[in-house]
Amino acid sequence: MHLVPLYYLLWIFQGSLGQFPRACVSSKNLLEKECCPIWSGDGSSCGQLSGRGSCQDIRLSRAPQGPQFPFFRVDDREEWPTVFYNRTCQCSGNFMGFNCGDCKFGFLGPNCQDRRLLLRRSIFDLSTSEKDKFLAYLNLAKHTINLDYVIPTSTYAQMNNGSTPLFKDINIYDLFVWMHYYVSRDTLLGGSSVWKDIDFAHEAPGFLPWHRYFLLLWEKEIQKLTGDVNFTIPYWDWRDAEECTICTDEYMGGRHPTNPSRLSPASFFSSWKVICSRLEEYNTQQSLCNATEEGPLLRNPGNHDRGRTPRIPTSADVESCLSLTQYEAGSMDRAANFSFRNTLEGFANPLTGIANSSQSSMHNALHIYMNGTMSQVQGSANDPIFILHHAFVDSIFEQWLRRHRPLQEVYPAANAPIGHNRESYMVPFIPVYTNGEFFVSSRDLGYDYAYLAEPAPDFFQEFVRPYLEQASQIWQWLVAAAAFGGVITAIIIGLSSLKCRKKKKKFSEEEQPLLTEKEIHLSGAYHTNF
Ligand code: KOJ
Ligand code: ZN
Repeated sequence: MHLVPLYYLLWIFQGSLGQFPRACVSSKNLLEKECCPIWSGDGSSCGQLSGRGSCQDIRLSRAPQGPQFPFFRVDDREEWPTVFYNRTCQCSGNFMGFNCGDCKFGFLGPNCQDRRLLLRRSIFDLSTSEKDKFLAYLNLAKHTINLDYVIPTSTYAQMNNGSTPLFKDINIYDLFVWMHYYVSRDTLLGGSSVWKDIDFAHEAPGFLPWHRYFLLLWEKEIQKLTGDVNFTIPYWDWRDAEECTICTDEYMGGRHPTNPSRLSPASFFSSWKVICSRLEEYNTQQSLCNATEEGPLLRNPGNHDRGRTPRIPTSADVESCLSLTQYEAGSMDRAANFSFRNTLEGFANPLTGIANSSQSSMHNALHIYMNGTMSQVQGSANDPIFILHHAFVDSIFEQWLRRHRPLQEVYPAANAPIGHNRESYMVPFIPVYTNGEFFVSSRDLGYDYAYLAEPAPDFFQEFVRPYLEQASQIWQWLVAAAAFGGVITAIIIGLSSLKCRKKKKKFSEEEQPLLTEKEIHLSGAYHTNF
């Protein structure tokens, strides 16, 4: 627990990321629609005095969105974040955060000038103490109130358009559960009506960038909480697994001895309580999840609907997925969408391309396989397996980006489902970032995956080896070139010596007397001087 004061200290000097900043939820902020908090480092809004950033109007992209959301101005997430704020901090250089008090991903130091690359590793490659530290960090996050962020417990309209703010504290772990719920929740239409065909982070192109940013934030929050600035989230490489190999007491919790849907009491995750799992209740009451504890984590790996998901995805499934050249298909109709995103997410079979609504593969297959809290979209982040699973999904996204090197234009700029256009701001993050900003290689965001990383650059590896490798591929040519060069050199030398000899001969026959005369003259002068 000695970590907590350190966290307070870090909090004083840094900003943070997520939503909603505690500093922006007064009725003044909500009525003025401004969220430009002071950076304590210099006492100015957005750290403006130190050149960190400034308070700017939000500019929304006006690109048309897909037709599947037939409403306007009924959901607080539309045209995010303008229902709540029209002005937020815009940070310059390598600064980021709601008050520009933080460094962008991949930068460190008081002025955010030091570049760094962190490595995410397989959970099975962590030493016992590293793995135990990771589990302890998760537990600490679950039991530490977030000082930077709070959650709204009602809609903007229920807050009387901002004049009666309704927000609540939440712990660091659950803030992420709540954000995942909020981005994927149904639209409340009044009475007991809801619109379910909406999700700002799934089933459309934003799925991969959104979850990428989400994990980066999660990682950063744990770094701040613990002061362990080099912490990275591990991944679970589930390719070809025949069972949930991380579902043991040593790792993410084994099965309860008598209740197959519960976790073993030997794992501290068995005492964790979930939030945001009672969707029907929220819909009936037209309310938001308010982070009240709702019961234990449920997980029953392998006892799932095998008709829907016959097995955990294989290496061949991943390879097939990676070979798809199209990131997103023009049609958002799942059945006609055999694109990389739709296949990796799990709506099209990676081997056949067939999209059948009764089948779930790839990313979705793992959620279904866990048969419990993980299997329902809005509450799935309650299970910490979510982090390990999504880190691996993100690594597949990264492999695809490295193999196909797409331009930004490959990500749809218009007509994607609501919130999924390239320039749409991702819900529910404040400060704001677009989907397109995370459609870039992880190395540009300061991290890599151990199994994808290139070997450490030493002098031999970096400079000598490539030449030797090239030389080994063309050695026959090099030998032939050397032999040819030798012959040419010999001919040139032969010809020039022949020419020289001829010249010498001519010289001795014709010019010798004249030179001799001169020589005689010179030698005479020489001798005279002495
Ligand atoms: C939970 C999720 C998800 C998909 C599923 C199952 O979070 O994205 O469950 O389809
Ligand atoms: Zn998700």
